[in-house]
Amino acid sequence: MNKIDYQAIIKPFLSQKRYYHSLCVCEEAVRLAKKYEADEEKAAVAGILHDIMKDVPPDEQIKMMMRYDIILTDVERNAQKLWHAMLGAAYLEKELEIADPEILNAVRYHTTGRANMSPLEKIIFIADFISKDRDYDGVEALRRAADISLEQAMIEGITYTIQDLAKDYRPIHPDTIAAYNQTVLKNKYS
Ligand code: DGI
Ligand code: FE
Ligand code: FE
Repeated sequence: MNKIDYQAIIKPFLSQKRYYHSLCVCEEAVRLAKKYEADEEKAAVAGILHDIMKDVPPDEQIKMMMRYDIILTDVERNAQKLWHAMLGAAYLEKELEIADPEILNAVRYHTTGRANMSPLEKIIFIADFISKDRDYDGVEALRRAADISLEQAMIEGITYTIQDLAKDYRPIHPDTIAAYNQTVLKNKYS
């Protein structure tokens, strides 16, 4: 992979806080990739780029999604926070000419998760939860889970997301539920 200055590419898109978050997720993703023997370079690229579309105004995000022929389901239309992940992956593919499906899917599924996640997808999902800029209640438990295994961190992370959404009666994406079901079934918690 060519050494491209992705920091310079994301900077104009993001607030200072979100830019810093992206650097922190990149750092954490590389740490997890080392620990769990995944591709460190892909983790770095997906980590730095994962939120590239996050600060684009919603009406502009909609226009861009139409341009990239992204068709939204009912849940997706009503969950604006999901757009930046779908749009981000399309932007990487169409504008930054990133063709690696592992990187594209790690960005695409970093918010919802999904069934059958690759190690890189799990790493970006988890790095987003536990990067050093995060300080929500429960982040330390998530960091400990990530020390145990990617699976343990996934189940705790996805459960946190689902509880958080359901307590406010927000729609839950089918991919989020699929990720949850698969992890609990595999680990026989039920
Ligand atoms: O972009 P970040 O803030 O770094 O993190 P993220 O991409 O994981 O986004 C987190 C937000 O996405 C949080 O407010 C919860 C929301 N979210 C995650 N899964 C779902 C969801 N929102 C809905 N409505 N449905 C989901 O399944
Ligand atoms: Fe995000
Ligand atoms: Fe993020």
